[in-house]
Amino acid sequence: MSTIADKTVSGRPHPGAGPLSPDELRRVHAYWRAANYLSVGQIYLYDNPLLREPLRPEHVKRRLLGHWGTTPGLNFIYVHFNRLIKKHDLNVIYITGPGHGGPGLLANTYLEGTYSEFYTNIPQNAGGMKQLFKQFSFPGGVPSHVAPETPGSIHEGGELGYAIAHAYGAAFDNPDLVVCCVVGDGEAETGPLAASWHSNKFLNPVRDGAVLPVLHLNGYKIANPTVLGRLTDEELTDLFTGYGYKPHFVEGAEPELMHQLMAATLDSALAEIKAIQNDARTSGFRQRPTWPMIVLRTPKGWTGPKIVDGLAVEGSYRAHQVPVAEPRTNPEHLKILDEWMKSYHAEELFDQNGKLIPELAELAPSGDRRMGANPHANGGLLLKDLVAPDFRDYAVAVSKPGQVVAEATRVLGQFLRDVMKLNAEARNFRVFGPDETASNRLEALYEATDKVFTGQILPSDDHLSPEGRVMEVLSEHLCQGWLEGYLLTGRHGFFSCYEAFVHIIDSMFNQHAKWLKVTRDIPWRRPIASMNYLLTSHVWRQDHNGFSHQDPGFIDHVVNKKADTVRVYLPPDANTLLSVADHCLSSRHYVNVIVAGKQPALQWLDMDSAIKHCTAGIGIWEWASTDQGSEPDAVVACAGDVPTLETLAAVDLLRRNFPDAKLRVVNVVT
Ligand SMILES: Cc1ncc(C[n+]2csc(CCOP(=O)(O)OP(=O)(O)O)c2C)c(N)n1
Ligand SMILES: [Mg+2]
Repeated sequence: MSTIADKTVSGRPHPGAGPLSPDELRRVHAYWRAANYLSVGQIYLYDNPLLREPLRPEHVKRRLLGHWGTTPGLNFIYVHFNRLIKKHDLNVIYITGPGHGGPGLLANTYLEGTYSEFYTNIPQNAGGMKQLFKQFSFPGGVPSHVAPETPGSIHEGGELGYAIAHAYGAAFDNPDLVVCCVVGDGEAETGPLAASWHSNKFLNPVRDGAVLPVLHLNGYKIANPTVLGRLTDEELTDLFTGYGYKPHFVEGAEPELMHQLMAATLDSALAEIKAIQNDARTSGFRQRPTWPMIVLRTPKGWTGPKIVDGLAVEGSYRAHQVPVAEPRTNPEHLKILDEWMKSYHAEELFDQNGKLIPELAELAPSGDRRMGANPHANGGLLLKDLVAPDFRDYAVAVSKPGQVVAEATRVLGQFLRDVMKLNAEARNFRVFGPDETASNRLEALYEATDKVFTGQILPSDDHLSPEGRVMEVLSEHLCQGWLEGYLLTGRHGFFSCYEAFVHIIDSMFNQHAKWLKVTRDIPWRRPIASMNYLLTSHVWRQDHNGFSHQDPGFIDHVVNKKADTVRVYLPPDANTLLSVADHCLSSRHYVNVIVAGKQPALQWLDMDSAIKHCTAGIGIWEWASTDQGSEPDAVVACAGDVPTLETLAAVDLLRRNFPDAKLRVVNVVT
């Protein structure tokens, strides 16, 4: 196995031989030092931000929190993407898989100026820097992870595993966008991340943007080596080639060599992306291309303390969080922190007022090209209303309750088909599902579009094409992650899933709902389209499946959240389902869960009654009641299609056996 040390000494270009001129190299390196300095400052300093006074224990925060280990790598990638964006006027967003490296993203958005624009209390001067440091992971301050508060982010950094799915979700239907997607090598061990490399089988270079994954191979997680970190380059090459990527290795620890290597590699990777796109956009889609990806093998905690208390820190799992734990009480630790911070030479990077010097500031892109300011990362800014047909046109004719039979989701499929048609040109609506769109009886959609697939397609395949807008992959994680990325960048979508198996993404739902809750109170974040779930094949009707396919518990999980973020709808029949679906598709910033069966079932309400009932959310069904407005003997309440049927059957029995009983039937939709 090759090590980082081998790579730096053997066969690497001389620092003078790369694409960066000596002056560019000096400045890129200085910018990286500035980002690293600001990152360490956030983790440690309460005061004395520019170290203009000798560092004393009281300058250090009492409680030290944050993750250093991943941060220098994130900063390295950021500064090199800045260079690429400027050189080619690119439209790039940055997804931070190891989102625990919050200090790095805060540092970079501060250096490029976006942070101070969003948060005017943190200006680019010594006072602002002091605030930036103090607020980090501090009561009343900002989270330690990349979070909704972080400019330029669409990716909550807490729960690992969704970086690539989010990145592809953002890239779909965004032909000019390049998504830089950093993946932690520990994160890459998660199931969702492992599956999501295959997202490239669903990306069409004619109409979609590009994702450039950067596997951040720093070798370690919290307490262990990573699985991928202990693979040889040959094994990694085989693995990623098999996934359909061309890996480019950037490996080493010597900064000057690494800057040249990273710059050269990003230039090549971008050229490959452009070649793929140009070819597909001039000649049409022919076959799934091999997309570039980068394997960045660097020491964990790069440029940090090498040894603390006699133990190696840089290049080990010990660099993961706070590498020097007791600077307030241990003079040796204070000395290590002081030397570490001074190694970045802040006095060469920031002027008298504490502002980044102009020759470095100009390395960042400007305006919306800054990754912290890219509007795609604040999707509500770009969101256009979905065009919907009049859902009443799809009504099932119901002259009397309980006479007509219809399949509610099949009726909904016709409505969704026309939503798809009406928004085909805008390219801002997709339907997602784990191989179940037809099984869930939404197959009318295939009259308007296909299922997308950019792998090999055989004549015997059903409605499969590189142009499709239905996204089917047997991974609820991917469906959810793609849709989140799609919504967060300002588009619309609909996710249908078997009720029992939607539990697979319980935790992803949680994270997304938390994102919605927090962003609602961030003034510069604009509302996005709601996350709409249709749960069907529900617990009640599992004729050919059985117990394995039964679990209505997703609703329990969802209603743990407050009604300002989540809504649950239980339409009892097809017309109510149409009304609910129309409402959900035009709603903003909610998670909407619709539960509706796909089996042939009796219909209860004509369209006018359905609209009235759904608008109220709850209602007395007088036609089924016998109390005629008087005090009832019993109230029989129901919600959901099958419980409604069962309830009405019970009421029928009661009416026959107790003709004088005063019964009131109440139905709840939401
Ligand atoms: C799904 C999930 N499981 C566990 C954790 C706890 N955790 C936080 S960081 C981390 C290690 C991450 O390692 P890696 O992805 O290699 O990141 P890096 O080395 O860049 O810090 C773990 C296990 C988590 N955040 N998310
Ligand atoms: Mg790691």
